Amino acid sequence: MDCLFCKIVEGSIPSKKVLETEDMLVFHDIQPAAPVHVLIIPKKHIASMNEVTEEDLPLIAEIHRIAQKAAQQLGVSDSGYRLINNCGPDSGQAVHHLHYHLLGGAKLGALTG
Ligand code: DGP
Repeated sequence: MDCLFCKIVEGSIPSKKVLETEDMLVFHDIQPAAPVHVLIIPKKHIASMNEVTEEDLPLIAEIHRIAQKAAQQLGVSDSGYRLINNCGPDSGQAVHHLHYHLLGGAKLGALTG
């Protein structure tokens, strides 16, 4: 499958890993939008939030736990952070493998829409 993030999971494209579990990977975003900007992805290929099924729900819950751990490890637990998922063209989703941006390390701007 021609998926950038599946290749990062396989290791055929390198990434700066922060955390890895059996089902999840956290790595630094190549174009950081904040001093701390990592991506949290399930290793399973799910194209977007629209494709999440009932059977994927444990993975979705785990994303929140791994976000907590990544925030701790990156030192932004107490200062605060934001978790964002882009889904579909209007959101600007560029990579079609479910991912959550964890941003922090500075006062973040207001959400815009
Ligand atoms: P989104 O717009 O939500 O689909 O965000 C995709 C993010 O993926 C974007 O912030 C840049 C990041 N990205 C794109 N290509 C690579 C890559 O090869 N390596 C890493 N680490 N991040 C990438």
